Amino acid sequence: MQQFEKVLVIIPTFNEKENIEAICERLRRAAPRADILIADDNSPDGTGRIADRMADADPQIHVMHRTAKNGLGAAYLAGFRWGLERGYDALVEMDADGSHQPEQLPGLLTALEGADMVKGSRYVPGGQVVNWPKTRELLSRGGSLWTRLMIGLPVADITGGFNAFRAATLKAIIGHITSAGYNFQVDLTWQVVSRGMTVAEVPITFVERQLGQSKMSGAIVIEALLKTTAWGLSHRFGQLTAWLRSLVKR
Ligand SMILES: Nc1nc2c(ncn2[C@@H]2O[C@H](COP(=O)(O)OP(=O)(O)O)[C@@H](O)[C@H]2O)c(=O)[nH]1
Ligand SMILES: [Mg+2]
Repeated sequence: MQQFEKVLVIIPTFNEKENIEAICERLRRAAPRADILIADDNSPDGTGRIADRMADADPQIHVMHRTAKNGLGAAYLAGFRWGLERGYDALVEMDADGSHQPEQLPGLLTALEGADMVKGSRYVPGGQVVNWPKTRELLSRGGSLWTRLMIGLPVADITGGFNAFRAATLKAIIGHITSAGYNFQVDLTWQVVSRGMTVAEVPITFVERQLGQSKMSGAIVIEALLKTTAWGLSHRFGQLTAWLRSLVKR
C-alpha cells in the first residue's frame, strides 16, 4: 500500500448481519490504513444499525444508508462517487460475506501500482474456489467463457467482484456503466479494457459464504447474458466492418 495514500474499501450489504462485523474486523487488521464504506440498501435484518455502531466506534468506518435494494451495481456506483468526492486515490470492491479475503487486499494494492485496475482472480494459476456448489462454479466459469467469446476480453475471471481501481480509472468510466446486477463487474472491466487501460489479475482464494444467504438470482443471470451478448454482437460487427473496409481499400 506504499503508493496509495488514501484507500477506500467499499462493502455493499443487503442482509449481512451475521457477517459485517467479522469482515470489518479482519479488514482493519489486514489493511489498517484503508478506510471502509459500507453501502447498505436498508437491510431489513438491521445490518445498517450494526454498521452505524461500528462507525461510531471507529473513524475509519463509514456508512452510506440507501433507501431500498437497488442492486449491487447501483450501491457500488454511489460508493465510488462518495470516495472520489473525498479524494481517495485507490478504491476497492469487496463482498461482506467473507468470500473475499481481506488478507489478500495488500497484494491487490501492490499490483495496482502497475495497472489501472486489478481483479482478484479465481481462474488464474494460484487462484481457487472453496466450497462452491458445482453448479455455481459452472455458471461462473461458463459466464467468463461466454463473455470472453463475445467481447474478447483478455481476462480469466470476468465476473469476479474483488477489484481495485485507481481513482483516475474510475473517473474515466463511471459515467458509462449501465448494469445494475452482477453484470456490473463485467461492465467495469469492459469499460476499462475498451479505453486501452490495463487490467492485472491477481490470484485469490474465494470462499463461499458460511452465514446468511446469497442474493444471486435468475434476473441477475439474464441481465448478464443479454448485455454481454448485445455488446458482443456490436463488438464483433464493428470488427467485421473494419475488416471489410480494409479489404475494399486494398
Ligand atoms: N447494497 C446492496 N448490496 C448487495 C445487493 N445484492 C448483493 N449485495 C451484496 O453484494 C455482496 C455479494 O452478494 P452475494 O449475495 O454474496 O452474492 P454471491 O456471492 O454471488 O452469491 C454481498 O456483500 C451482498 O450483501 C444489493 O442489491 N444491494
Ligand atoms: Mg457471496
